[in-house]
Amino acid sequence: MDRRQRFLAALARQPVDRPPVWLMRQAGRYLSGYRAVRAEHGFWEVCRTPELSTRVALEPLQRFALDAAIVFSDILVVPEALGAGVSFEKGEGPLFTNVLRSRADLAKWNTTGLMERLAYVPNAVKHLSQTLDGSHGLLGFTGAPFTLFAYSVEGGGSDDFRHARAMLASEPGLARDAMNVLADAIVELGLAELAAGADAVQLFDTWGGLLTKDEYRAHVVPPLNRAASKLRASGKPVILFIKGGMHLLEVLEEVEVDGVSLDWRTSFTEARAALPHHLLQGQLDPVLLFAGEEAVRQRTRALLDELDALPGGNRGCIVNLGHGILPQTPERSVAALCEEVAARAP
Ligand code: 1CP
Repeated sequence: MDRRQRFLAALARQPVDRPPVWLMRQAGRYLSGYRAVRAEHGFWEVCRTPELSTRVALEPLQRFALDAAIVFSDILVVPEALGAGVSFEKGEGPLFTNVLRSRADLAKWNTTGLMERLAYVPNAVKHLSQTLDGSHGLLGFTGAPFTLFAYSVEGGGSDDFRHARAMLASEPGLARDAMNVLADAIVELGLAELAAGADAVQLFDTWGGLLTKDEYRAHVVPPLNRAASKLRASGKPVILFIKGGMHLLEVLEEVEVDGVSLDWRTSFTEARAALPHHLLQGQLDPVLLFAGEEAVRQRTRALLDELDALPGGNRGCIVNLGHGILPQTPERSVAALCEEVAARAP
């Protein structure tokens, strides 16, 4: 099987010669090639220049036996296009100029001509897709409504996203309206990425795991389904990633996605029991990549054995990390992980 066939077969939950592998944030700061590009170009400039975004998206594919590419972009492109004013300061997380704390702030979000301001994302997908020419699978992505809401209210990164979570309790109507605006933007962006050549779209609900089951059901599932159902109508699969989402597995039955990307604390065996028919992806600990090559090889082999032993076997399983690759990750560990997965092909 070639790489793209394998990736498409896994997405369709059909038999594969071995599970495909790609890694969240595979094109990021741990790669010297990425850092070299960033030394000369700003983050938004890389995102908005198809040649540059394709160059950094291809870097990991040239080094490692990965089966899929992910477009180089960011989840925060949506709040940026709505007018949040997002900048990435050196070595720090994102910083928003305009935060969402009131109805008046929400009223300032500019949805007119949104896709014109976001056209650089599908343009990047198209350029990457044409360059790949079918050699690898291709993922598009966007943030999920709650995680984009969380950044928009907080105005940047946070451990607890306290302002955003407080708003769910203090002003649920405002939170709902904001997440609905985000959901509609996500639909437009995701459909444009799929039309530009992405094989699937991943929704990053990185901070969804901060919520209780009841909060996720009440506040997050409605806007998430508003977005996911329309994306799925394209006929291509939608995958949802939640960090720390073990306690939400049973709620995910109610979410209209094809696949779930597990963090390192949720095993495939537990997830398969809760979600017998979903595409599952994950869940090696990004920190494992600091444990030395032999540990990486052993743990990867153990994961592949676990997939083979699932009811239904490794159909509908994609090997990935349980969260994004960390900046100082040794490239040799990434190579070892991919080699072990590739070694499973007959
Ligand atoms: O392979 C890739 O790296 C593909 C592109 C990609 C993806 C999939 C980037 C580039 N960002 C993302 C997703 C993303 N961005 C998520 C979801 C995945 C996850 O949980 O890691 C999140 C939460 C963000 C937000 C974001 N963007 C952060 C974290 C902020 C925080 O502290 O909460 C940061 C640091 C960024 C900037 C960014 N985006 C991408 C890169 C390579 C970087 C680093 C910027 C730089 O070069 O300085």
